[in-house]
Amino acid sequence: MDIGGLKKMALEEIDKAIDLVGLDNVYKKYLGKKGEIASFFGSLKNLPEKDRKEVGRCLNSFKKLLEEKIKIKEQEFKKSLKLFKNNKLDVSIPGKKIKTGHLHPLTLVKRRAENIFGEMGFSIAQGPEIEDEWHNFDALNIPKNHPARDMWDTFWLKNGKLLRTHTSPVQIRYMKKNNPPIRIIVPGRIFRHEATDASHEINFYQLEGLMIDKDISISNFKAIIQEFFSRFFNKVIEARLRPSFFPFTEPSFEVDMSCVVCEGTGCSVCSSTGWIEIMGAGMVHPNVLKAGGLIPRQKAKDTGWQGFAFGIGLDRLTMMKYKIDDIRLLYSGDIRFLKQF
Ligand code: FA5
Repeated sequence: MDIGGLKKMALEEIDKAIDLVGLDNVYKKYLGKKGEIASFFGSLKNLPEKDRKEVGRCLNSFKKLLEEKIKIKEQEFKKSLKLFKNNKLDVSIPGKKIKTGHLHPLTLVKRRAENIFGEMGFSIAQGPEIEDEWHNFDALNIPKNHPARDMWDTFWLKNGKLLRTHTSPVQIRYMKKNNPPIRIIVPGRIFRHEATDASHEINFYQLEGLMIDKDISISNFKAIIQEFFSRFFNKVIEARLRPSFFPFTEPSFEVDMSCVVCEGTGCSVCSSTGWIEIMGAGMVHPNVLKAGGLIPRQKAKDTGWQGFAFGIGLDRLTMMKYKIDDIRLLYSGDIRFLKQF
């Protein structure tokens, strides 16, 4: 073997040595009295006179390099041995846990809701957060100057557009592009220019639902939403339907669920009522179906369409799921809060 090959081999063996004994073996093999380098020196006399000097110099620098490398590695071993002997290195202590990121509770709830509705045959639709007045209001049977517009305090943009105040405009966008039967959910972010408190934010999430077919009734809605709640909470949850008003549904109702945070005894989240308003819902208004390009059903067995729609507050659902008593915590970015999920 030539000096280059020997050098490569020796350096690799130093690298691989795992303790002082291993290192000593490498030393003996290459630098010992009868080692590889000594035998190379011994064979110098067989070389032509003119080459001896050069080869001798190479051997010397190789020897020096090995001595240095072995010394450095030896010091490293001795240092850790000393730490070990002084008990500073306790090999029985478990290693440090590597911190990993995780999903935000709102994302966990959104994904779970998507899965449950997915299992019930609903597909996911999306729409823009910057919306135009027609989709957000007019098409939903809320004409200009109608007092119902005051139900949604709106962030208007300079260009006349607005930040959508609910996910309902996606109903219209979807109906215009897709033929019934329709069975969709629309999870998304929405914005309202209102005062915040323990259960109100200015930026929050809704999950819209829309089901359109020939023979859809309120009973179908009740069955689906009850099934959703029991799968989501893994227990029977009391829900009540209160007659209400939304311009885009007729009849309309609010759905309340018993407050999981206080088990119905009263707390800041449910304003001490024991109930929390979780969604608005109703049978889609004929004017909304028309705005979506569909012919509404007028009498039994005609060819028109009908169906229900609902809008769940995903933040409130998250609060119920994890017993969070203030919606603002979800947007606080407080690591102490987020670490719990
Ligand atoms: C609506 O936004 C309707 N678009 C819902 C709907 C869809 C009705 C389809 C009928 C048919 P509402 O403003 O009530 O309705 O809001 C729906 C849900 O969003 C509420 O039940 C509540 O859970 C949640 N929510 C409303 N305002 C806030 C707020 N400021 N902060 C957090 N969640 C809110």
